Amino acid sequence: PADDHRSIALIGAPGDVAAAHRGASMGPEALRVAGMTEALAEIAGEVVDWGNLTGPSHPGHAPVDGLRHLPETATWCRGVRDTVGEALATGRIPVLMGGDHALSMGSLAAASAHCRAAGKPLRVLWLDAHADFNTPETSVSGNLHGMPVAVAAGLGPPELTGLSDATPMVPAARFHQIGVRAIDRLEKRTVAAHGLPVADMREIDERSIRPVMEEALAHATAEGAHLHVSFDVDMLDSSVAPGVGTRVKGGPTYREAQLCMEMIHDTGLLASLDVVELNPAFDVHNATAETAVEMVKSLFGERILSRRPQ
Ligand code: 6HN
Ligand code: MN
Ligand code: MN
Ligand code: MN
Repeated sequence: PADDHRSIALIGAPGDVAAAHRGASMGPEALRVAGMTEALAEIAGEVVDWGNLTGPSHPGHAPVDGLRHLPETATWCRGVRDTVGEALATGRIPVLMGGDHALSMGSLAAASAHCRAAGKPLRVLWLDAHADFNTPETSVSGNLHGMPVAVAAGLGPPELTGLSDATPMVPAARFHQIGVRAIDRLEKRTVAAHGLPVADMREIDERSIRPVMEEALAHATAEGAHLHVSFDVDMLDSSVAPGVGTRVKGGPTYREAQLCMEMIHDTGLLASLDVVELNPAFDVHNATAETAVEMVKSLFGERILSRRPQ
């Protein structure tokens, strides 16, 4: 497919102001040390590392009106939106290296604007242990990295929903979540009320990864959509990926996650990617960063045998 020849823009976003624990700010460099640039160059062709964005450091404040570090988060997300937007406008596949998951509000705002301008449908695959569908009313922590999907769906403070000209920037029904196993009590009600499509771990256990992924990808394939993948590294079982701020047991194994990535690649629709929530302060010898790079290699077409799918 033609996408094999589209060049990739690597964008570092060392922001951790929206997370519970500091340290996701070290994510971009840990991914580079784990060989992200070289791996993508080998598999996908042209890769340009655009370096790191800059933004506010973690102020360590308490939540205000149920939200911690709202102005700082908004500043980071505007930077991400503009740079991811530039990559898309110049025909590249942006690979955002976070940083915490709030930064995805920036990449979703950019993907949404890009798709509206191009008249292309947008589909989002959200790979995560969490639904990230909290609002200031439902959140226990006040941490904005638990809210990006809700904000994209139009729920949340105007400082963030307003990152995009369109509200919602991405309707809840255009998401598909995989690997979810930790949703806060009140957050569950919002998920149900808005019909957020979630394939939780029980569904993966009962049906196995392949049919669940086929279903998650079916709409995007039918529409020839722009597929945005938001890969929260904590989607992986915590035994495979200890280097994250919010570890959750009972996640996909290494091979289950890798099969997800291989199936996404096979659609030929991957058009923008976030790799977020890696926290090197919790990692063991950069192993989680290395695993994340291996998952990204599969997303871009690395396979065990160099054989095309039938
Ligand atoms: N992430 N649901 C919890 C909260 O604080 O809202 C955890 C969120 C984790 C967010 O991992 O991107
Ligand atoms: Mn391809
Ligand atoms: Mn997340
Ligand atoms: Mn998560």
